[in-house]
Amino acid sequence: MFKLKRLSVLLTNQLCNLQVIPKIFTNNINFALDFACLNITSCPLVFSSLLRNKGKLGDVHGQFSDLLRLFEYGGYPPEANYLFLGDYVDRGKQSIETICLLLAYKIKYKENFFLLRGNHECASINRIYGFHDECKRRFNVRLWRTFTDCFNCLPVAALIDEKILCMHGGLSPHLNNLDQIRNIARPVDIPDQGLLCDLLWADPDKNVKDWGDNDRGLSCTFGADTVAEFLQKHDLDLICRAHQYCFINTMCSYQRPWKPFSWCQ
Ligand SMILES: [Mn+2]
Repeated sequence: MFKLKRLSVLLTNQLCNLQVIPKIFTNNINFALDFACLNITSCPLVFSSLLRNKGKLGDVHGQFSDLLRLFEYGGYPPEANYLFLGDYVDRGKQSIETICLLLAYKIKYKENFFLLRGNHECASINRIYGFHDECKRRFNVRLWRTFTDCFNCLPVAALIDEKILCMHGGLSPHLNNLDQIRNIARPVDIPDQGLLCDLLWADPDKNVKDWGDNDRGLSCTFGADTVAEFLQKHDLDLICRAHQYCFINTMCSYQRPWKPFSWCQ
């Protein structure tokens, strides 16, 4: 309890001094991550209207200065509410700063700040694409293992206002009922096939009808008809996902016969 209070005070005092956050986290790493895991495990699907119109962001990939720029632009928590759609680590140079700040905000503002898991929040991927090496170079491999335990607790989907389903990758042919997502037991590693794999890895493909193969060599692709059918069946308005680069913040818009919807990346 003492440690919890101390960490909370430290975070409260230091959130204005963002460069100190990774130091606080790494000095209290086991405790901080235990607490973060508790916070993030408790909500498999997030029901929140706080996020309906803004603040859904994806693929920061260790670009800490870009993350700060995003907060400059949209408002630092708790001034604005955010849902991050995964891929916090790898590729960029400052994965540790990025994930520590996001977890710190999750601890501090747990009702207004949400983190979903991306396919890079997985040991077999971030061991290769940069996060493991950054932890090893700047701290130690034990830190990377501790983060792995934390990532295994992250929720994989969010439902906003019961109308917008958000995930990092996409739909799955195994997904018939949203309870299947709620019932995914955590902590869990990401398997190389099945529902959890698809939620984090699948991609839309406008040339595909129904389901198709994925060039990534894993998971599948899904067509516009699959999205329309899924939305109608579950009475949803929108699938919101990340997992790819685009110039503007949304792409691919389709029309349901009775109601317009867009499909954002
Ligand atoms: Mn991704």
